[in-house]
Amino acid sequence: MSDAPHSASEFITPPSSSTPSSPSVPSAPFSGITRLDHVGIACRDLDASIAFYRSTYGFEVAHEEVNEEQGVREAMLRTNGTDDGGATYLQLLEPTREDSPVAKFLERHGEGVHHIAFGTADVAATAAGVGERGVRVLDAEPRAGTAGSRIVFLHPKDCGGVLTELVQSAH
Ligand code: CMX
Ligand code: CO
Repeated sequence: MSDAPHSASEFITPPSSSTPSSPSVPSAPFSGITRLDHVGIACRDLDASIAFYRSTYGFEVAHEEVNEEQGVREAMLRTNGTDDGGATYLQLLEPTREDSPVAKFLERHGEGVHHIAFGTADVAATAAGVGERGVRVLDAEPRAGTAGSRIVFLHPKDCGGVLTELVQSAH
């Protein structure tokens, strides 16, 4: 989907001369990441999990779908009230097949936090930039995510044990 490779120079914002203090602290490189989009939680029974979050915290389901490629039935529960497209969600994930990543995770670790997902306006560019920093990008091209979003996963072994997703919303 990205038709041109991205170079590291697109990501690195040179130290800003408008930041007068702390000259010894370099500016962070620009990754294109704008927010924590969601926390993915592996569960065995999606409806029971939805009921827990609704009754305990009052979270409502913003979206529900089956993603056959990822092997999940999933629900997105909105945890805050912004209407600017920058909301943060819990993504509840129930496996639809035995060989899916979530089924494998449940078998090894049981229910619990499966991944985190950072939002970006350009998932291909952000993934390329992160990849240039030595993190294994698991998807050569962005795949179909929730509600028409485009997603890429980063290897947990290169991210301090945290399976990390990059997501670009459809809107
Ligand atoms: N978080 C942290 N570590 C994880 C992990 C996770 N979710 N899943 C696997 N690992 C670790 C394992 O503990 C294991 O570590 P050790 O070797 O130290 O025991 C290692 O990674 C290999 O684990 P594995 O069970 O053999 O799993 P695989 O290598 O076959 O697959 C991974 C791991 C991350 C490559 C695979 O799960 C993947 O491609 N995930 C991305 C897709 C995905 O998760 N889709 C579901 C969510 C969809 C969505 O968010 O929309
Ligand atoms: Co996710």
